[in-house]
Parts: sequence; C-alpha cells; structure tokens
Amino acid sequence: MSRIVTVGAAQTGPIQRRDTRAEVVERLIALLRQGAGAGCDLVVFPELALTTFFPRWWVDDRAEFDHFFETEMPGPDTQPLFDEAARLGIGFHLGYAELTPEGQHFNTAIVVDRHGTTIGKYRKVHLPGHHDHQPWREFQHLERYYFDPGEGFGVFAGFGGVLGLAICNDRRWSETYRVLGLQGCELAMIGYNTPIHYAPDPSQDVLQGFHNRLCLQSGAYQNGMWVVGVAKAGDEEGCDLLGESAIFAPSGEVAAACSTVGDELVVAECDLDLCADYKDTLFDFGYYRRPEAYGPITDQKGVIVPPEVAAALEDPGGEGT
Ligand code: CDT
Repeated sequence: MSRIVTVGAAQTGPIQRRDTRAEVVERLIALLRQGAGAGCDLVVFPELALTTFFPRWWVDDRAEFDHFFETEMPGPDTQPLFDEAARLGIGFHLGYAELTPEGQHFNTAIVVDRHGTTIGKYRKVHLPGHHDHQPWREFQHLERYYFDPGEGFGVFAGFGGVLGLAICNDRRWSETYRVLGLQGCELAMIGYNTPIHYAPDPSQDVLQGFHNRLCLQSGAYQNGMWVVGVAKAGDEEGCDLLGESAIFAPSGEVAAACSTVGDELVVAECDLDLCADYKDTLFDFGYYRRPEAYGPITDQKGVIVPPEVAAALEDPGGEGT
C-alpha cells in the first residue's frame, strides 16, 4: 500500500527590511505555482517567511517591532496566498510572527489544506538566543526578547496522514521529534532561519550545515517519519543564513535537497506508508521503549551530576582519577 503526499520544500532567499509583505507574498505565490506545476500536494515555506529575521536587532521598545507581526491570518497581505493555493488545490505550511488580541507574541507556523482552511497551528517551544541587548555580537539573536514560548507539540490530520510542526531551533532537540513521534507523526515540517555565524562559539560556524542535516536526519530515522526542513537562506541584511533545505525519508536518507541560497523548490514523493517500516520494527515504541528509565527527561531541566559521581571526581587517587 502507499499513501503518497507530494511535498515541495520551498526555500526562500533572503528577505530584506525594505521588502514589503506584498512583494514577499508574490515570491511565495511564484513558488506555490511552481509546486503546483510539479504536482505538489503540499508546499512548505520557512520560519518567519513573511519578513526579514528581525530578532537580529535590538529596539528599546519592543512594540516598535510589532509591525513585523501578523494580527490576523490570513490578513489583507496574505489573503492572496490563501486564495491562490485554494485555486491551485494545494496546501501549504507557513511560518510567521503572530501577535494575539491578548498582546502575546509568538513565532508561529500553520498548515493549510488544499481548500485554504488552516488545519494546524504551532507556536515555537524552544526559543534560542538571548533576551537582553548584547552589543558585542555582530548581530543579535533576540528571540527570547520578542517572543513568548509556545506550550507544546501537537499533531494534525491532513493529506491522508499525521502531520507535525516544529520551528527552527526545535529541530536541534531530540525531544521535539520524540514527542511528535509518540503522537504518530508521519510528516514533520520545520522551517528555519539559521545564521551561519554563531557568536558564543564561532568554531561551530563551519559545522552549521552538518549540524542541520545531522538533526533533521536523525529525527526522521529515530521516529520513522518524513521530515521537511526548509530554510530562509542567503545574505539577509548582511547576515549569512544557511540554506540546505531538504526532505528526509523515514530511513534518514535524503529524498530531495536544495543547492542554492535563493528561492528554490525541491520536490519529493513522500510515501507515508514507509513510516511503518521503522515505526513497526526497530522503533516500535510500544514494544521497546522504557519510559520508566527516562525519568530525568521530564523531571529535570538542567544537568545534575549525581553527587557520588561528583565526589569520586574530586577524590585524588579515587575512582574518578
Ligand atoms: N531561528 C532559529 O531558531 N535559529 C537558531 C539559531 C541558533 S543560534 C542563536 C537555530 O537553531 O538555527
């Protein structure tokens, strides 16, 4: 049996501060049309796909940046994207900054079905970077200043399977995939904006592509799910963002990969039934998992070296030396 969802990973090149929402939506529509031409059921856009990655700048009054947030979805600028997708009969995933009527700010992603109906919404759980102005950095990463954290990972029915959403930094945490996997996720969509330069430890800069692929691939394999990782890439306001968008099979293999840092669509026929090859064998969670051995995963946040281990390391001539 096969349940094939043809998925387009719609990487975008940079979005500069001067670019209007209408211009950006036009670019997304062009990718959508390309996806429709390639037979896509679903096109996946990146994290914060409507604006430049504004957390790279500090402003004393956060509200000055509220114009980067959407107060409705669809709104007047994004309605054309919903309309064109419905006209083409394909669904899409979109990341954007959300400002709620209660004044909360989230880094959000939605999935929209082929009729233009939003069937899933997710607010980023792992907010990276810092909350305070750090002028020593070449650029800021102020997600912890501009966004409130989301509360959890849900899954949604769509395109004949179980869909999951996560956003950028979430992809580096194995818990993300496992919580989705435990809910039967068969296809996870993960948009990202990843600066190549990592100020706290620049030795990681050359490894950005490796770490990206490492996380997405292992998340796919260890949970028997398709993973679609989609970048906003290229030189955005002088900040170099990683590309390397790709679609990973439940085997962990690369099914399709971008080769540029511009607007680029790559397509894979994702057979959701392949997930069972892994979910029902090596990663048969119900048969093999040992949650009774995983207590610290949910009971504690930071690292606690057991006291006897710490003591042994401090004891000259003892077991730890
Ligand atoms: N957007 C986002 O989450 N970017 C982070 C950068 C980490 S360094 C602050 C990422 O994990 O790619």
